[in-house]
Amino acid sequence: MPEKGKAAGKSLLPGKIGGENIPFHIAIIMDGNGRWARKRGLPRIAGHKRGMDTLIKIVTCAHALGIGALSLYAFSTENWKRPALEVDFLMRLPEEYLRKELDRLMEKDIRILAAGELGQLPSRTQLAIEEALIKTGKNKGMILNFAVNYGGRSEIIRAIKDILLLVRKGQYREEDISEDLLAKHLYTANLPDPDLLIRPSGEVRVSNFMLWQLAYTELWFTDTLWPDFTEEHFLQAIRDYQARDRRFGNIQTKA
Ligand code: V0D
Repeated sequence: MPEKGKAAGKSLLPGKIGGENIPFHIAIIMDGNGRWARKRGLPRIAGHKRGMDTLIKIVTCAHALGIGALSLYAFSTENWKRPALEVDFLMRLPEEYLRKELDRLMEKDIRILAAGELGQLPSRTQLAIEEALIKTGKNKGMILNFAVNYGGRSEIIRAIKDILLLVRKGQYREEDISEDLLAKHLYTANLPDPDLLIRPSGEVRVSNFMLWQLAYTELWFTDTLWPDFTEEHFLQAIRDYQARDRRFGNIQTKA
């Protein structure tokens, strides 16, 4: 992982965005694909295809800016309720994404991580994700963390059960249980918490995404649907972030 705090120096877009205080970790809820399609009388699948194009653009942009990590909400534990044909289509997208992008990810030294209950995915999807993790596993640049079959509450429950088992085995004592220890048992162990969450499509909520990790994250919303989301929106979110004063619960210290 690139070192936290080093991102600014790597910015390849000077002038477009100040090098100071670039967020290290940005989380995005890639929402609004279905609505984008419906507005055009297209099948929802067409919206997901366009959502994939946006994803590819934003990954390129984030890399060029020297962002350290991108976490992308691709499929929630609630998304199983969608029509079976749509779910089947979505389950092929990890494979599709790799077919299109693996060479570029290797070139750019980008490492893929996955967060979520991967064991419940179709085996083809699991295999594609496994392949992504292994093939990019030695890359040292930007982290691309895909949340697939992910739910924030269930992530916390898993961590608690993990810890409970280790306490029973005598590996931890009850006194060892702390925020840091719990964080180490989340899917995002080793990743710093997101600095900025971007949610397109006009919904103003976090929808069970990275609940623990978002405690002090700056939130940025836009009505733009994910397929219409551009580099300019991404840059605007970062500029707005840079103008905010993050206090982490502390008091204001300067005028
Ligand atoms: C659909 C728009 C990449 C939002 C982007 C299984 C929704 C395209 C992946 C991906 C999806 C996941 C894991 C991985 C590599 C790529 C992906 C899903 C949906 C759900 F290791 N895009 N993408 N996964 N969409």
